[in-house]
Amino acid sequence: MNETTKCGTVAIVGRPSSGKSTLLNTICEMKVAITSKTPQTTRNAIRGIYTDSRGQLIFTDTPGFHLSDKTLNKRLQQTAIRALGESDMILYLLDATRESGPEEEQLAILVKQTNSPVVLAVNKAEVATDEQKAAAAAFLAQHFPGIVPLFASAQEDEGVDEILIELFKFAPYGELLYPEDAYTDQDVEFRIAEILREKAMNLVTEEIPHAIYSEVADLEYDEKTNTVWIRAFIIVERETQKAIVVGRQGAGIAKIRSLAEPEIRQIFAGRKLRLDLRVKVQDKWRTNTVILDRILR
Ligand SMILES: Nc1nc2c(ncn2[C@@H]2O[C@H](COP(=O)(O)OP(=O)(O)OP(=O)(O)O)[C@@H](O)[C@H]2O)c(=O)[nH]1
Ligand SMILES: [Mg+2]
Repeated sequence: MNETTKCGTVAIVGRPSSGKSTLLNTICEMKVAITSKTPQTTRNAIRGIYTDSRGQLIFTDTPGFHLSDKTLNKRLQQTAIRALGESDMILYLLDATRESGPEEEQLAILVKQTNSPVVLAVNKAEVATDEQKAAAAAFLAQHFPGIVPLFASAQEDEGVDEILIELFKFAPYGELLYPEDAYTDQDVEFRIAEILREKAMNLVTEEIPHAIYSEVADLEYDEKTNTVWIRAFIIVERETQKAIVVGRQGAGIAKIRSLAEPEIRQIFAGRKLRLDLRVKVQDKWRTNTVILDRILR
């Protein structure tokens, strides 16, 4: 048994929009998970890997914990709960700027029930008032007496090193599970679809972000021309939503493309990119179990 290197798995949980994915990206110094203002942006258990001289932490970013009876939301909740049970430790992230209500209560109870080591972090500290920070600390003291919460800003990279120090304290000794330079285990099709979904979600407002998903239909390498060919779809639920995403004279789709292409190129360093991107309508996909089984894998 290696008694110098540590290796542990960490579930990052919190309510929607608490900043879990932003924190994962800050820790990994890489865009591992997409982020947006819209709650319930993350829909899958997304793995992000951090390695330094202390060892390796394998994070699972989870969908925001949200109480709702809708089919999609219930599936997202199950994904978060599964990750809680499967990890060595839990990083519970609270949004300092949001009042804790019944949803936060339920999540705190679920976290306690796992009996796993817990690190508590209060995020968005750089914009929260002293009253808000005190309220978050009081909520946590009530549920997790004896655990001192850390205050952080995932966005500004403040207090993040302290979170890592605490997590490494709990991590068991063991060999690295991934190579030192690994930062995620997501396949390329999924990463491309996620980048496109992020750009599309950030383009629209109100209910439309929730009605979007995206899929890569085809991905081919042409070795002769050193080109990657990608055929991908952004899918919405109604024709009216499609018209908004496509935009006047295609302005929306052009914006999505111009923001997504540089990020997709980074995945295929050095190769040329040809992206065939279309928007299509799939009525009621959010309650279609065949589609949900495919995209919420
Ligand atoms: N001011 C501030 N905003 C932040 C911070 N961290 C995240 N945000 C913002 O909060 C919003 C939600 O961030 P995400 O990282 O997508 O949140 P999440 O917890 O992954 O959300 P879900 O996947 O929907 O559960 C985005 O607009 C972020 O830019 C922070 O430290 N400070
Ligand atoms: Mg997220």
